[in-house]
Amino acid sequence: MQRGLWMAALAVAAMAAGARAQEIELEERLQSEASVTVELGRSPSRAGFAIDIAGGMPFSHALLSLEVEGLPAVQHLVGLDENGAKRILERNHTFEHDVTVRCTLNTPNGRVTRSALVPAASTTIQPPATLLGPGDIVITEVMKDPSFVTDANGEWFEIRNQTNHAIDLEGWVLSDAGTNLHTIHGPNGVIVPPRSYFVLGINSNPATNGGITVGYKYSSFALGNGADEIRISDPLGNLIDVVAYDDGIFWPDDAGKSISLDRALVDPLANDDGTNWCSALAAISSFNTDFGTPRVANNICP
Ligand SMILES: [Ca+2]
Ligand SMILES: [Ca+2]
Ligand SMILES: [Ca+2]
Ligand SMILES: [Ca+2]
Repeated sequence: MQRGLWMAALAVAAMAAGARAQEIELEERLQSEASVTVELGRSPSRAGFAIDIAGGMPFSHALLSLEVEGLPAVQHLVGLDENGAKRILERNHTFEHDVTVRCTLNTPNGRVTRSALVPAASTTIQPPATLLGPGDIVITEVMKDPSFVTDANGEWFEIRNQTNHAIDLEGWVLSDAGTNLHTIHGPNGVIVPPRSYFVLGINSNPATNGGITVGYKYSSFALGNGADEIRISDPLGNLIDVVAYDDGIFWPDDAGKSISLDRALVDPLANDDGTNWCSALAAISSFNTDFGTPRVANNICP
């Protein structure tokens, strides 16, 4: 072989070896980057976490398996983006146990499984600086039986934030003694400003609910015209307030008039007693002839 050709062959071989080394390095890098990590987040009243998947094939799928010892695994198929990655955000972390997150993903170098741990919410949530407790939110008015519009369009109830700080109702739960159950969720939380009234209703459209400004629209929750309950619990399950009204024995029971807690008795225990409530005394507006005071202080009861 001529010297020139020999050198050229060596050069090609070296290039091939270099390319192969680069390839291996890339594969190792991609494989070593295959990962699932968990990051915890906090707000005053709740915990959140993010699961970050990385290092998969672009636009492939990863199998995410959530595992608690002794329980069947819950599996989700997750689509990865153009970088072979995906971030899954959970802002309402309520896991009661540590959860192992196992993620199987296809990488350029084959199938890889990585795992990480989401600690139980109870160990994640720090007691907020301003502890919420019974009495911080008080139920003050209940429109259980509107006449101006149908019940399905016009039921609402009012609460008051008794504290000097805003309260985020995200993750709070509305329930009754029966099957009504609703977890409050808003895209940016559901903020009740300090020392103010706030209305939750079945319908937030003023055009069909009698012109009421509803701060939060719930579902799977109804206000019976007979006896019923409104229970409000925080995300940790602490009961913050409950009102259990009867069918007109101790409690006001006038169709088209909200039942209204005496303005001087805004208190989580005082509002348990139907005799501290009365039917609202005046029309909601010139438009809506039902009686009530949504979002403003109630009357003193006669
Ligand atoms: Ca009703
Ligand atoms: Ca109910
Ligand atoms: Ca109460
Ligand atoms: Ca009111």
